[in-house]
Amino acid sequence: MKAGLMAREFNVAGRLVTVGATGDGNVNDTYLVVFRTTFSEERFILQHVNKRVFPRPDYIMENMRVVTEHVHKRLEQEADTADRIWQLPRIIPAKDGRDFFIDSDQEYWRAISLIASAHSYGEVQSVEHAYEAGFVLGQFQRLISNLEVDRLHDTLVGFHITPGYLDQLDRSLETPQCQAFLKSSAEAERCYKFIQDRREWCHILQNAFTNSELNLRPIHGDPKISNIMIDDATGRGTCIVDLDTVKPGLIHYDFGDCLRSCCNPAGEEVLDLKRVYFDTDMCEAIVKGYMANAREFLTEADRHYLYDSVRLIAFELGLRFFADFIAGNVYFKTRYDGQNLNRARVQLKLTESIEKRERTIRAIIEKH
Ligand code: GN1
Ligand code: MG
Repeated sequence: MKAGLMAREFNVAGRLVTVGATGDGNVNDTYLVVFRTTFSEERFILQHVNKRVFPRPDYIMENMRVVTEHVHKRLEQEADTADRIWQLPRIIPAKDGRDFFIDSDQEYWRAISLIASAHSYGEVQSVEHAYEAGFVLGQFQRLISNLEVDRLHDTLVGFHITPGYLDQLDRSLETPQCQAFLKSSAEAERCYKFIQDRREWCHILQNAFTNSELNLRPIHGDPKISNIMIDDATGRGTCIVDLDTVKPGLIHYDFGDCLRSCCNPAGEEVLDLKRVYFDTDMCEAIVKGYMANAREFLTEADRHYLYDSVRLIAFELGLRFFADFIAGNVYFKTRYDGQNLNRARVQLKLTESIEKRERTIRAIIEKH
């Protein structure tokens, strides 16, 4: 298998034992690789970067290099007073010294170290787990809050700019084929109506940015529950992984994404829509954990838009899945027909649940 050949291109001691697909990523392909020498074993993560989504994989790796070096240094400085052992993967260079390997098809591969003795989960498990997720995100944002934002490339232009996804959908719907997808089911039409009703509102963060109320800072970009690693030994958060989307952005994208992911105990792939709702107990736990670290760098204006970011990022992901369903599944990987439509329905149902709980969510944010 190709991944086996690629694994050998990186600077790891010993011989290859196994390569197996791992993770639930919607974009890149991820493998767990095991190498052994006569006296030790090294496990690492090998990834094939999806160039259709990330046109400049070299930029991703440059960002990853800058961010991991910055964070590793800060973690070292704080290690003696830290409340736990924090981790962040390191890049494993290719044998030629570069941070990635380009195969004969011009495809990009990269290797990163595995986080020791830790797991992540596809769905939130408990309020303690939710607290840890918030704490880990706040800690990561705090650690990168003093990294100059112009040291990072924009690796995914338009990422989390909600009106842009609406434009994409509008453009697709100009073609008869995409119109046919829309008309193919009553569910699709219902999603479309839900989106149409929120067209004006969905500019909210973009407007705040244009008015200079909010500023670009380094962000993680994808702090969903499955990217938060929990230490097997202590049950506490130890790391946030998946640094592909670390880039300049609004910290609100992270806050909103973490809440929309962690407060839906049914997860993103659930088929029974009745199980989808926004759990405000989880929300309280996440906000508490997040604020323990974020309090020191949030401005009044940042706080003002936190509720909107939760509603917006849930809505936006629903819109992104829906637009991809309409476009014929060109962005997110799918395993069955209609998967992107189902994913869209989950996120839009979650958005509705967030809207119904607006007062409670705002009160939680105020309190912390
Ligand atoms: C994608 O590939 P993965 O699973 O890390 C997506 C995120 C979504 C997420 C939803 C680059 O992340 O924005 O929130 O799916 N990443 C990209 O599960 O689009
Ligand atoms: Mg990701």
